[in-house]
Amino acid sequence: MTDFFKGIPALSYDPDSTDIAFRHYNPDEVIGGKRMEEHLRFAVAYWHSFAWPGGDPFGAETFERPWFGDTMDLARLKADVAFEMFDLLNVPFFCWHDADIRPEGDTFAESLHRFQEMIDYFGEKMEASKTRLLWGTANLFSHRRFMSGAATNPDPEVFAWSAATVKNCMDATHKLQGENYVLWGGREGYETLLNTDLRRERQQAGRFLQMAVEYKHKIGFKGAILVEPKPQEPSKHQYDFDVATVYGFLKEFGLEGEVQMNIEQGHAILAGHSFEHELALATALGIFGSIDMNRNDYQSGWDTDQFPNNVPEVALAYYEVLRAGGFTTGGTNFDAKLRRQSLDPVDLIAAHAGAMDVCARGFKAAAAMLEDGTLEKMRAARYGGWDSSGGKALLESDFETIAAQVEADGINPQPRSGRQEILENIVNRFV
Ligand code: XUL
Ligand code: CO
Repeated sequence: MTDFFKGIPALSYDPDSTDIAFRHYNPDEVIGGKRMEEHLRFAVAYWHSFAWPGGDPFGAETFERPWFGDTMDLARLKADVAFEMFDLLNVPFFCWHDADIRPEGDTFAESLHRFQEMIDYFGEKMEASKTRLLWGTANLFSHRRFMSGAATNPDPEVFAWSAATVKNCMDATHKLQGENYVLWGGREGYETLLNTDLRRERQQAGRFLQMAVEYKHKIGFKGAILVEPKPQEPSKHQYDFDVATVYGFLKEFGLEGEVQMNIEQGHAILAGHSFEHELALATALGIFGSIDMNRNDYQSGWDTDQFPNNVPEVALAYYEVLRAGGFTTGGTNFDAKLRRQSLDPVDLIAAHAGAMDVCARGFKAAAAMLEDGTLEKMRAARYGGWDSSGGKALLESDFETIAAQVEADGINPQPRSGRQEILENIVNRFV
């Protein structure tokens, strides 16, 4: 045991608590035939909670964690503290990038060796813990070698380095029985078109993703491959802009059916969408996978990665998740970091506990809305004409036949209310 969380007891469900506890998240509560823990599938993001030093563009580290530094001993200390937090929170999953968990070496081989040693250490820790791996991923954006992209880099050696890195991260995810493997292309885009061959870069990214899928099948990894869309930041423009863009990309490279989406709330907002839009679209396209549940500050227009705290927003997101049939391999990852003034260990615990509670409240509201059925009934009624024989026949018809029919039958459509305010009032009964 480390003493980092000294004095902080393990969290439990206590609806009357005025201290740090779960007032809404009761992992064992059964909703719709499934325990809440199995519905929500919460995950802690290793990078923000344990590797992020609290810097911003105007100032450096504020956190000064006892495990900050470049040695393997400190990497193990970091893992010890992380698993202590997983246990305190009773959280079923966590996620990592390679760079979060091992100190960078002088060579590829040295970094890899350290990474593999840490993966084995995680394996031992996981034997003594309930927490499993939701997904692994490679950090192909922090080191300066990736400044012009990873798969899309003009230098083929960076493509090679990135491919080798993803291969090893997929091996590690497989070894730890991770449920998904994520690719987020933060630097797969451009800063200026003046130096960018966009056609070539997209081809490189497509081939890279094909190789990841080929390798998944080669090693028998049963988890899902997830792409995480984001329109910009750190690049001015990123190729994985949003769900619709990625779907077109998957089609172009023959990867539909192989790759699903990890949708982040803050990224959806950056793309000019709502979170629920991205979720609904992914479901409609059959590529919904998992979520990163972290919001942005609406004033800053920046990816601030804050813990969720808006129940109505979260409720609408889980409503879409439930309409999609819930998570299969996916889950709710808190890709969220503390504010840099939140220095204390208790802040880290409170942030996750609060976020889990906000999600639980939103989820319960979403489940109740679906169970109530009014929203779905009203939606179905709105499209009722399309279920009639005339409506169905229309889509099998052609312009000439339809034109003749409009005249012959005297078709004269009468506008009907979309009922938006009434629908919003219904949502408000539940949140
Ligand atoms: C960055 C982001 C990443 C991915 C994993 O905005 O969301 O942390 O989730 O690389
Ligand atoms: Co994310």
